[in-house]
Amino acid sequence: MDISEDLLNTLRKAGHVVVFTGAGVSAESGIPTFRDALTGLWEHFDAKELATPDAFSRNPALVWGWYEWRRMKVLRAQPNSAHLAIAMLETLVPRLTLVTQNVDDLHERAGSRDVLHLHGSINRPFCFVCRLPAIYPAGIPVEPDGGRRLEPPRCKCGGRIRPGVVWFGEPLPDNEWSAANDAANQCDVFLCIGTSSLVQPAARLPTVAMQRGAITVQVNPNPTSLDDRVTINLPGPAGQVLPRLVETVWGGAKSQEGATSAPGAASSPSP
Ligand code: BJW
Ligand code: ZN
Repeated sequence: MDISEDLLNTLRKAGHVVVFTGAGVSAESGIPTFRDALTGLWEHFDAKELATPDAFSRNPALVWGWYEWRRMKVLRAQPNSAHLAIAMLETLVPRLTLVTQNVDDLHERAGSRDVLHLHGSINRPFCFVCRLPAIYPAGIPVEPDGGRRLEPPRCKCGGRIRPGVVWFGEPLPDNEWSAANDAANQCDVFLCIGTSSLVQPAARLPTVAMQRGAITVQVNPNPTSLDDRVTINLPGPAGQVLPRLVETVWGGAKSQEGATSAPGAASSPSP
């Protein structure tokens, strides 16, 4: 791993680490990112056209069907070695704040605590009209590969139930956004993992950390606008790069290897 001895030592001394994740961290668990082309029923759509309140108002069955198909994918998926490395890192540094843009619960299932979900959760549906929380029936939805239109259930007020996520044009949850901003302002190290850094306002967080003098590290197999701005750019899939980073800097590899042998977890690379 190409990190100077000086930087390694500074990373090791970090009191507060922020880990900021995007869809790329769940890619190796089989969850498509927002840059992947949609397939089946949704192949002529762009995720940006479906993830809006307008789309849900105009075509609730198309949008609800998409979310039920994605909820099935999430419930069937297992955390991968990147999720597990992040959970391990939490035990190795004095303070860690995990901020995710993801609506899945793979960080929690990997053992991370107090995850700040900036874009909500696919598991917390609520009423589109009165915002009353709703509950999904137990079990994993069974949806055809190519997807299907599905009428959303109704609230007792008569309104349609919608997924508990933050769509384009909607504000981020106040508490999570404010905690994420505070953490970006206060941290010593900011890790940016598997995000295109295109969607605002979340994409501002790495810049906030940079402006406050934090060391910034990016892990992504593809180029982003942060490549030339971060302190350390580590190109590659998070499931391979992150366990190696945690091992090299914080010495968490031994237990990490144990953790990645959990059923369904992607395998850890050799150091
Ligand atoms: C790997 C990998 C591997 C692959 N390992 N990496 C300023 C300028 C322009 C526009 C705006 C602006 N401010 C606001 C806007 C509008 C808008 C916006 O940002 N639009 C952009 C298109 C430009 N923002 C909003 O509307 C936000 N709300 C808002 O601003 O409200 C203001 C307001 C205030 C008061 C009242 C009312 C309004 C809300 C944004 C909500 C985003 N929601 C979504 C959908 C969630 C629901 C769902 O899941 O369906 O969140 S959009 C989608 O993008 C999702 C993600 O969380 C988010 C971020 O994407 P992410 O995670 O970066 O994923 P990808 O797919 O983009 O990238 C994946 C990356 O992984 C790639 O880089 C790969 O290379 C990499 N990768 N394999 C590591 N193995
Ligand atoms: Zn209602």
